[in-house]
Amino acid sequence: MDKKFKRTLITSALPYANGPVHIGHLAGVYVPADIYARWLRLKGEDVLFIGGSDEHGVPITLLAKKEGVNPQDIVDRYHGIIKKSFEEFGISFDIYSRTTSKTHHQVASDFFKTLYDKGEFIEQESDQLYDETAKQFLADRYVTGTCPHCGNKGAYGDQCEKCGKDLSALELIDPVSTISNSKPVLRKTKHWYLPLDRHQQWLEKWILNDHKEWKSNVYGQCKSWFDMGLKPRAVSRDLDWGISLPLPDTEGKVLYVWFDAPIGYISNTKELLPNDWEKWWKDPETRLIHFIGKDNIVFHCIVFPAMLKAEGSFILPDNVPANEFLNLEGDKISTSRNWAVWLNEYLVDFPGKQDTLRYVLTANAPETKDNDFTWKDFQTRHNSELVAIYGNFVNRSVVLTNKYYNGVVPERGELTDYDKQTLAEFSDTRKEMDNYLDNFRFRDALKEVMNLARIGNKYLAETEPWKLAKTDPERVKTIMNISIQICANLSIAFEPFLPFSTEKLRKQLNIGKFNWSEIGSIDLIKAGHQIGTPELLFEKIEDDAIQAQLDRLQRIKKENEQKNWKPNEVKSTIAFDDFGKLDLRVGTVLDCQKVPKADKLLQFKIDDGMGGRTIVSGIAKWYKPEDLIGKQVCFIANLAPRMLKGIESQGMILSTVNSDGSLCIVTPQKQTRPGCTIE
Ligand code: B3M
Ligand code: ZN
Repeated sequence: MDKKFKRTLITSALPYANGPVHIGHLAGVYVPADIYARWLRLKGEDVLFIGGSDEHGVPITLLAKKEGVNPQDIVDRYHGIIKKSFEEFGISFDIYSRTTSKTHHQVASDFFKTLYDKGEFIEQESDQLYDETAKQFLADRYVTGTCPHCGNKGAYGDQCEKCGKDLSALELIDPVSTISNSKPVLRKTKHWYLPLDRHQQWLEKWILNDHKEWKSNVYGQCKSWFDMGLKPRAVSRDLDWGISLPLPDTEGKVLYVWFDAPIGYISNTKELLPNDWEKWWKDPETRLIHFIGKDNIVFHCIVFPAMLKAEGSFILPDNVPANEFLNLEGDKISTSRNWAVWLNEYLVDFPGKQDTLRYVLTANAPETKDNDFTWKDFQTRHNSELVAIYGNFVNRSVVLTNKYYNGVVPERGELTDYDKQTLAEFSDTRKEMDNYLDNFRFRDALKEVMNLARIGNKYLAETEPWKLAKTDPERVKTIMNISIQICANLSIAFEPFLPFSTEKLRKQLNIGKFNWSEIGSIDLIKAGHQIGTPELLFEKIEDDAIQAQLDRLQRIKKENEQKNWKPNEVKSTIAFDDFGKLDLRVGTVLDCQKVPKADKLLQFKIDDGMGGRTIVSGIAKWYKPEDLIGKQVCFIANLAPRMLKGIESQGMILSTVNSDGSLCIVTPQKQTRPGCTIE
């Protein structure tokens, strides 16, 4: 850590309590924040890691309306689920609280009042959309309409999810109330705005000049906000769920959720340390780091710092290491489409495999660009890295030490050149890891630790102590001593990333926690130390477990397709004469067979009342040929013949295309003489 800092305050975005958390949340925010916190603690630094649920805002009230319950019921339910998931995945918060807490309401309300008293807001009356049926103003997601930028018909009053642009409800074309589906009217209302334009100058210097070290995705996004020019932002809303404005005559108005939520970091610190919280927020020797996803950059780099500066007594963040997004099997993760791996469900399917998910999400973290999570990659990384390298090395070391020495770590003799070369290979590991972690490069840091495991694995594979046990017992002692020291090193280096398996490893080695600075030492465990009994750190993940996950996603995809199905648009109008050109007729199937080497095609012999004809049709996926013999079909009789797989098809059999894409033959409702026309 930079000399000028004495302590580090780590915050991670407060998830909305309107649904469980998924792998995208974990990969983007919570796992990196947790690695960072654990790493600093291992280094013996003074750290606080703050989390909590964001329990205000329109998405929560909308969900409550939909379910016919109170917003409080919604947030109680999801706060519980989210908090439990974080505990289960070892996210080591010092506190995980919520923005409906009493402390938070007080702190946020006081914060607003301070800014108000200092004249840091502008007050403005303006036209807002109002729903006359529901008798309420329509903030943010209470309105949908057409995006003025990209034409997306389902854009929300705060953002268009298609083009990602921020919107205000007033910009929407053809707005509709999501409460009553009615067309809103304009009505005057008063709001308080944070004049970000007044802050632009110092913000721009602070970020663009003084924080060139910020991640390029974060720096770039800030720069584009500055280039567009900052504008005043409303910090109040007409809504009945949230923190009431602490001003007279403001009934029905609350703080905007993005005003109160970041203050939640402060309130939660205060809740944890009622007498000592101020040094964490006001002492310039505290280093403040916000872990967030890329959609929260403007709020953490521009809006919240402006609020803190306006208040006057707070420090500003030293860094905001925002991540990009994680996709799932090539598609954007989406709560509404259920396109996600939910943490609570993951643990039902993969009990005890928290570290596997932590590992995969870190190894594949969307640090510099959006990344894809696939179940195949998950399985491969688990089986060929965690099991085959790390787990295998540890297991061999512990098993052999038990077998040869009853678990008592042997004395090390003289080192060979190969031993020295092996030790040299990992002497820089800690320095490299520190360098990566200092720069929020978690993937690279994890690669370093895995490399250490690889070095150990290779060392055992190449020295082959099991072959020397009889012939050179002294040499075996040295090899096993070194292997056990490497295992002890791994128990430190993996700790921030894989806390559950390092705990298991420490138990097998019968050791406690070491300090981070001890990585690299080969004297962590003294000769004569009794280790524990072997137990596999990781067990192989079989194909059927992965297939079950892929099947689940396939099912969800199908369900979504069905839900979103709409009839095709009607083709442009044709004249009656055009229709008259088509010769449609009824025929009876005399024979039907699969076309060899064409899995989609069936070959029909049709009695068309005119001597018969052959038609080839692409419906093999939905019919058995023998089931169609004797059935009546409708066909186009005057379609120019076409060659299909060497067969001349003399017409086309009519089918309907169902919403799931399946085909179904059209047949007359009564037995009809072959050759009759359809008109
Ligand atoms: N709840 C948005 C989100 O979950 C918001 C973050 C608040 S951080 C202060 O993406
Ligand atoms: Zn758009």
